[in-house]
Amino acid sequence: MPQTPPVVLTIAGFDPSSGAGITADIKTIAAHGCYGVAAITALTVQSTAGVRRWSPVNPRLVQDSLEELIADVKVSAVHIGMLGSGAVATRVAHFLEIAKLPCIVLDPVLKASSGASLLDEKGTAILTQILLPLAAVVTPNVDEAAALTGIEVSSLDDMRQAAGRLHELGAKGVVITGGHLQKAVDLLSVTDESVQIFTADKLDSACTHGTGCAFSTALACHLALGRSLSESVLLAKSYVTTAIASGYPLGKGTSPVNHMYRLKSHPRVGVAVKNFASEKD
Ligand code: PXL
Repeated sequence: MPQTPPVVLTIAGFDPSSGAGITADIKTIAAHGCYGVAAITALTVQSTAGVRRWSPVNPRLVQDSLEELIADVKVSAVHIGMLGSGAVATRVAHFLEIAKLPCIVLDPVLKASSGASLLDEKGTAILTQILLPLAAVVTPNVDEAAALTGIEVSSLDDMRQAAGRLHELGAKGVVITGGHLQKAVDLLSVTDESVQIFTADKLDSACTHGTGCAFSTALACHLALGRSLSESVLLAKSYVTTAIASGYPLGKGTSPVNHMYRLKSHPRVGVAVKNFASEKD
C-alpha cells in the first residue's frame, strides 16, 4: 500500500476565485505531496478584481469541524489564514490551545490587497495575544508587520526591528515577507541573534493574487515533511517565486499564481471529445 502523506490542516477563508484562501491552500498542499484538510472561517465575495464583501462562518461550526477532523486524522502541520471575526478567532484559539497540534504557521491576514479589512479589532487582539505565541512561525508581509508592531516597515532594518517586537509579543519564528519591496526580500528571525535574509529578483509578472497564502501554506507543508524552519522558508520562497513566474492571465484583475506549475500541462482536447460524443448520438 502507498505510504500515507503528511496531513496539513488549513484554517482559512474561502476565495471563490481560488487565488487565495482555502481552495488555493488545498492546491498548494497537493502540490507538495501532502494531504489537505480544511475548516472554512469565512466566505468572501471576490474575484481577481478584488474582495467585494465577506461574512464569517458560525464560530461553533468552525470549532466542530476542527474537532471532527482531529478526532479522525493525525495532523502534521497547521496553516492559519483569514480568521474573519473575533468570535471565530476565539474558537480557533480555544481549539488550538487544547489540541496541541505541531508546526502551526500563522499568516496574520488583516486586509485584502484591495484594502478591505478582513479581521475586526477583537480578532486582531486574539491573533496577537493567543495565536501568535502558539504558532511555530508567523508570516506577516510588511504591512501586516507594521500593523501588528506599530513600526513602519520599508527596509531591512525596519524588518529586523519589527521582528524583534514580534518576538517580544511572544512569537517564536518570524518571517517578514517583503515581496512588495524593491528587491523581493524575506527576513527569517528565530531569535534576535539568529536572522537570515532570503533574496530573489523581483519578477515582472502580474500573477500575484494569493502569494501570501501560497507562501505560508508551502511553509507548513515543508515543516510537515520534517524540514527545518530555515530550509522550509527557502523552499517556500522558491515555490512562490516559480508559481508567480508560471502564472497565466485569468480574470480582469490580478491573476492568481500558478499553484500547480509542477503538473505537466496537457493539450486541450475539448473538440475531440465533442466529436466523439456526436458520433455516438
Ligand atoms: O491574501 C489574503 C487573503 C487570504 N484569504 C482570503 C482572502 C485574502 C485576501 O483577499 O480573501 C480568503
